[in-house]
Amino acid sequence: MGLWAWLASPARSALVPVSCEGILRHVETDAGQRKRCKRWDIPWSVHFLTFSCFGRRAFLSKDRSRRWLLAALERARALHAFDLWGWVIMPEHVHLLIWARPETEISPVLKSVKQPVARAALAWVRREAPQFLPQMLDLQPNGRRSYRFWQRGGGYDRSMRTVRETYEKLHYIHQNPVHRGLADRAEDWPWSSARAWALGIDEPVRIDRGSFPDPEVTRF
Ligand code: NI
Repeated sequence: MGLWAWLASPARSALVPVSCEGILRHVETDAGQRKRCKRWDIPWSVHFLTFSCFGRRAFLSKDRSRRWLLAALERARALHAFDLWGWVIMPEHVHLLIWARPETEISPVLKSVKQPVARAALAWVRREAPQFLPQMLDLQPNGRRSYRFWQRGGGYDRSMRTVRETYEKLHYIHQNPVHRGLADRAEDWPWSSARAWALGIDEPVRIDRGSFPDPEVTRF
């Protein structure tokens, strides 16, 4: 759809304009041969993570809760060894594209991203908008009651096997708000890494573009 992504080349550390479609073609025709992307033979792993608000409610429709999430994400990357390549905050769910070190387990990463948001949200709602509490109430069949910001369980974790798949997921992440009619162009949505990739602006969150696979290689 004519989307232009500006991707930084780690080697040149300069911004070069390349279309997503162009990258994917290039990756496919690496070394002049039309061949499939090779599997990475490195021990690090790339994860496409998705997690949703409790009951798929739009708890992330306010800038306040989005800022809690971004602050938690920044703290999580200080605590755990992973690179952040892509992210989007939608009103009721979040996608992250991360590259985790071998020793990095995903569930503690997710916990340190999600738990502070839930705590901050519950404290805020109790103090400022207690009438909203029933929206967060999780009544389980066994009678347990708890207030939740996030859907129970860890969400969805998909491992990326190829560079091509990784580019596709980054593109998909950035297009989420466009598909939902929240923005005309991916970079118009302030709550994703689209602007960081398109404009080189690491606000509100820095992305680790230096480790992102170069479009000219299919493997490291
Ligand atoms: Ni989505």
